[in-house]
Amino acid sequence: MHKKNWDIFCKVVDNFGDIGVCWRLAQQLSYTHHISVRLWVDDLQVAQRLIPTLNLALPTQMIAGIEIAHWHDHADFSQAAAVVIEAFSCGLPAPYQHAMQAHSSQWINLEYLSAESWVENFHQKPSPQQNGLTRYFYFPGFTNKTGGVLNFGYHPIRPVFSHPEPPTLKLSLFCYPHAPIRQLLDAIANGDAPVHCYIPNTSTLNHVAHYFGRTHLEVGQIVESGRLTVEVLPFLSQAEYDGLLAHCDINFVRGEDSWVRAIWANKPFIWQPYLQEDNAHIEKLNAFLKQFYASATTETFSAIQSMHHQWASEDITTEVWRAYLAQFEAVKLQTQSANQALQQQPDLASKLVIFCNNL
Ligand code: TRH
Repeated sequence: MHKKNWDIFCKVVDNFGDIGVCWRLAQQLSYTHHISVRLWVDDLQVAQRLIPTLNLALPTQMIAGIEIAHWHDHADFSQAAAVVIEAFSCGLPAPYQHAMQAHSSQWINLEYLSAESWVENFHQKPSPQQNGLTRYFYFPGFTNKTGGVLNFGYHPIRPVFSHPEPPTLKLSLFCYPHAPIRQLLDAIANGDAPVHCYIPNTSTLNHVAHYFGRTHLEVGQIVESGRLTVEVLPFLSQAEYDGLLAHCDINFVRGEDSWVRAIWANKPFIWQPYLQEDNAHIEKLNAFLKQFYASATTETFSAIQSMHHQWASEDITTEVWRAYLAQFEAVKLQTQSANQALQQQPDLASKLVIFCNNL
C-alpha cells in the first residue's frame, strides 16, 4: 500500500524541461499508481504552453486528475503531503517545511537524468537537514542501480500537418539556439535524400528564417531549398509533441524530457544536451552514447557519435549528415534494441514509489 498523497514542487528555471518532466511524472503517479498528486508550479504561463487547458487566473485547479497549484510567496503551505518531490533542487518554502516536520513527510530531491557512472554512487543517498528532516537524492538513470527513466507516454495526439504524409524522410527539429541550425539545413538541402522537416515554433525559428533569406517565418508556412522542405508548426501541447515524435523518422531533441520521449518514440534521434560549463554536457553526451549504443558496430557508432558531436559543437558538415544517413537502417535497429533493453527495467515512477514505500 503506498502513501497516497504526494506534492511535487516545480520551479521553472528556464525553458520547458522543468515543467515538462514534472507534469509527466505527476500524470504517471496519478494514472499508473493511483496517487493523489498536487503539482506546485511557480510559472503558470510556461506551464500553459505544454498544458493548453491551464487557466492562468486560478490559484489551484484540477487537470487530468492532478491538482495544479500556483506556487508563490503567499500560497497556503499549511498542508504537507506524505511524500514531497523537490524537482531539480528548486528549494522548498520554509512554511511548507514546517508543515512537513509536523506531518513527518518524506523529502525527495529529483535530480537530472544522466548516464554517467558516478550517478549510481549518489542515488538514494540521504542528506540530514538542520530542521530534523532528511532529504534523499533521487537520480534517474539507465542502469539498475539508478532511479530509472520516466516512461509516461500519452496516447499521442497527431498534430495538424499541412503535408501529413510527405513521400520523404520526416524529421522533427527542436534544439537550442546555439546549435548549427543553418549548417544542418544546408547539409540536408545539399544531401542525397529529400527530407521534410517539421519545426515547432520556438526561439530557433528566426535562424531557420535567416537560412531562407527571410526576416521571419509564420506558423503553417512551408519553405523549400534543394532536398529540404521545412514546415513550421505551432508550439504544440506536450501530447501533440509526442505525436510529432511518433510521426517522424528522425527526431532532433534537447534537454531532458524531449530526449527521453525520443528514446521511447523508438526512432533514430539526435540529442543536444543542455549547455553546461567546462564541457560537462559533452561528458554527459559521451556517457549516454557509450551506454545506449553499446552493441552498435564501430561504423554505426562512429556515424552516431560524429553526428552528435558536430551538432553539440556547433558545426555540421554535409559529409557527416551523409555518413549518418548511410548508416540509417543500422541506427534504427540499434535504437530499437536499446529501447527494448531499457523497457525491461522498471521505470522511474515505479522505482520512486517503491523507494518511498520502503523508506
Ligand atoms: O526545454 P528544455 O531545454 O528543458 C531544459 C532541460 O530539461 C534541462 O535539462 C534543464 O536544465 C532546463 O530545461 C532547465 O528541453 P526538454 O527537457 O526537452 O523540455 C521541453 C519540453 O517541452 C518537453 O516536455 C516537450 C515539450 N514541448 C512541447 O510540449 N511542445 C513543443 O512544441 C515542443 C517543441 C516541446
